Parts: sequence; structure tokens; C-alpha cells
Amino acid sequence: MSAQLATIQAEDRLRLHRDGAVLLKNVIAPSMLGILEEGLEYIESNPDGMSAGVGLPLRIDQFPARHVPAIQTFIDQSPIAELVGSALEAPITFYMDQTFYKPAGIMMPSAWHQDTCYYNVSGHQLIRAWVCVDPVPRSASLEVVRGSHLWNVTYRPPVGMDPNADPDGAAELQARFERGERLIGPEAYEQWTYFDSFLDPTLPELPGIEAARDSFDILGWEYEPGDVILFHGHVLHSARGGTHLPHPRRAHASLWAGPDVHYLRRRSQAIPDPIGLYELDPADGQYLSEFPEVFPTAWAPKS
Ligand SMILES: O=C(O)CCC(=O)C(=O)O
Repeated sequence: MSAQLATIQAEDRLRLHRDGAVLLKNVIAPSMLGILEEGLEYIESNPDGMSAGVGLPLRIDQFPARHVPAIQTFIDQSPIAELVGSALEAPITFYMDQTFYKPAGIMMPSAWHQDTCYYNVSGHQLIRAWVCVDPVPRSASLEVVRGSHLWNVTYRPPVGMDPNADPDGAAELQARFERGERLIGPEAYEQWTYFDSFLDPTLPELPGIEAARDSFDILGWEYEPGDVILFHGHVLHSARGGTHLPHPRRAHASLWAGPDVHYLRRRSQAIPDPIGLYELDPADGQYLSEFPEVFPTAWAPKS
């Protein structure tokens, strides 16, 4: 990391573990942001099977680093892995990444949700690193419900097939789950949408946070390029819509896992497993570190 950039401090760790999120100021160099911007622009005009929101004012791509070399370079060469590992004070591995591309104009909201329920993993050491190449006012930036990562509740993802609207489809998904299948298979890499998944009726519905904002302790920040927001995979988070921006809001979010993160087949799975994991057929409870060919250590504390 170059000398002028900031590093993780004890206070940052405290905020991440206590509040579920922390804003790190001035930790990414402009040259790295330039590489990320190149990747974000490339993917915007080169959708693949995992570009769920094409044509909408919110484009979300899954696993973009797989097919965009500039984004892979950003993951490999930016200080993100070191920042996340230093925050956890533990070895970490890369799990997956996403891009959130909102064009200039009125910003689309990103709905309140937790991240964990979308993926076939569980554990307390799941950390997101959110980086935007554009300045973002508080009114369009990421926000979290402070401390909600410690509520010990997994809410239903706000996307997927509604069992009330399609009882036969839901019964089939339920039967497949009971047979021990993953509900999102590797074929999703060819063609995928958020609506292929199951609006798991066994999980509690999300509280109506947006309609009752004053009832929740909502934490958010003005964001400047060079900053990183680290947040816990289980924290409730969103980005507000409605604000007009004269420039796009182009963000990349990577998900990193520490030693306690293990496989858990979920009925609410909405995002495919990392592709290399399918053929290894993990069992519930197996740690990601048991699959080093898919999850090599990206950063570890010096012993
Ligand atoms: O950037 C956004 O609007 C939402 C980001 C998000 O939900 C995430 O990184 O998990």
C-alpha cells in the first residue's frame, strides 16, 4: 500500500464489530480506482449471463471479476484483501463480487436486505468491501441499520419466486431442497435472474425499515472515491433512491470470508455458488478453508 494511504486502526475494527459497518477514508489510490472504473464501464456494455438488471436504472452483475480482467486486477492488486483481513485480524479468502451500476439521473434505490441469506454460506466473519468510483452523497450512498448484524435473525431475501403466486413452482423447489439439491445450480452462470430463487416462506419477513426510518438506528456516510465501506454480511443495508445525480454511481462490492465461514445449503439461495465449488459437492458445515483450490488465502496476518 502506498505511504499516503490510510490503514486500518483499532477504532475502525471497533466500529465494524460494534456497528456492523465502517467507512475507511482514503485507502484506495486513484490509479486503482482508474482500473476499477475501466472494469465497471466494460461490464456495463458487455453483459453476460449474470447481468440480471440489464436495461433497468440499476444494473447488478454477479461475479464480474470472472470475465472482466480489470476487475480481477482490482481485486488482486488493490489493498482490499489486506483491509478486510486486517479488520478481522484473520486470514481471509475471496468469496464473490458484484457491481452496482446506476446511471446518471434519479437514483434507483437498492432495497433493504442482508447479504448472508442469498448465499450458501454461514459464519460471522463474512465481510463486504464496497467501493465506488464516483462521489456519492449521503442520500444515495450505502446505509446500514447499526448493530443489526448481531440480531441473530436471518430475514427472507426480498426477491424470488413467491409461493403464493406460484404454489406448484414453490412445491417443486421445496421437493428439490428436501432431496438435498442446491436450488441454484452451475447452469445459472449461463442465464440467471434474482427471480429464479425461492422466496423462502420459512424465514421471517424483513421489517418495513424505509417506511419507519425514525424507528431504526440508520448509519450512513458521504462517500468520496478512495474510501471503502466495510460491512458485515449479516447487517441490514440499502441505498436510498430518489436523489438526482449528474453523474453515474458505479460501485463494486466484494465479499470476503474468514476462518469461521462454512458451507450451508440454503432454501433462500439466490446467488450461485462460486463455480469451482459445484464439482466438490460440499456438505453443510464444511469450512471454506477445506477447499483451498477454490478459496486460496488472499491475505493473512504476519505471524
Ligand atoms: O450499491 C448499492 O446500491 C447496494 C449495495 C449492496 O446491497 C451490497 O453491496 O450488498
